[in-house]
Amino acid sequence: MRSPSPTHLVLIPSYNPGPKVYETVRAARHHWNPVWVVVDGSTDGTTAQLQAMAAGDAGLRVILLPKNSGKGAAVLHGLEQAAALGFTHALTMDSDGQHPAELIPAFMAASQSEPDCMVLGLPMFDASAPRLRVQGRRISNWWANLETLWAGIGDSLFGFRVYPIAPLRAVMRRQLWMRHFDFDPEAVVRLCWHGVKPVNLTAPVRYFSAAEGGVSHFRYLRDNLLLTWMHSRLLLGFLLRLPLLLVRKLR
Ligand SMILES: Nc1nc2c(ncn2[C@@H]2O[C@H](COP(=O)(O)OP(=O)(O)OP(=O)(O)O)[C@@H](O)[C@H]2O)c(=O)[nH]1
Ligand SMILES: [Mg+2]
Repeated sequence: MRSPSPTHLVLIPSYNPGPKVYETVRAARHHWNPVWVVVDGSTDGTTAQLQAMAAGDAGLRVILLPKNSGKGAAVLHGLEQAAALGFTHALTMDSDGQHPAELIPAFMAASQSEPDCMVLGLPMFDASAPRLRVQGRRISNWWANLETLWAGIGDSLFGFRVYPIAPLRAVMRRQLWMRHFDFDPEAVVRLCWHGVKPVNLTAPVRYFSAAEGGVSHFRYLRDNLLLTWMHSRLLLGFLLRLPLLLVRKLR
């Protein structure tokens, strides 16, 4: 059995993921210790079984939030508790089975060798991925790269990443955004501004059909509006920081 890492944990925000969450958590536990799941007001009946899994496994912790408050808010909740216990880095991954749990050790090793950096998954899509999701992210990636003066962000949206906890908490505490699906892209841009360098590692992504248990909470209109508003305020932040970013770039 893998001994628990005192510095690096896996953090899985979970909202109504359906039964895929059980195999996701089992796979994460197979590859890492400890694993925390933040259940964000789920109403799909997955909470009880996750709690039962945690009751028989010291490496698994399930944190229950009574009311749904969004992916970013759930991650922040986990980060606060992790920091209080002395953890320094968190690998975030989705609860819906799309992310490659077998790459957790490699991502953690990359983070351990460069602890000041963030390790970003660079998604490799196969034929299961909806074209709109694959093409659509190019827009967000282009904006994120402009907003950081091409500091090296491979993918702005992919949630399979290792973050250094202290700068991420500092960035999130300073403003009220980043609590929903604006979490992943805003986190990379603001962390780049903060001086945290990205390291990109490829990671295969698997989309499951509804019949296979695939679930998505991404709503095209609602969440694209959220991302448009996010890039508008990041653009303003970029313009304010342009002199600093240019100096950094020239160095
Ligand atoms: N805690 C929490 N997690 C959420 C919430 N909404 C989504 N998630 C989790 O965030 C992860 C990503 O959510 P998805 O709905 O799959 O979004 P996505 O992967 O960007 O979208 P697709 O590419 O369509 O799958 C999953 O682990 C969800 O359970 C939320 O309101 N609270
Ligand atoms: Mg998903």
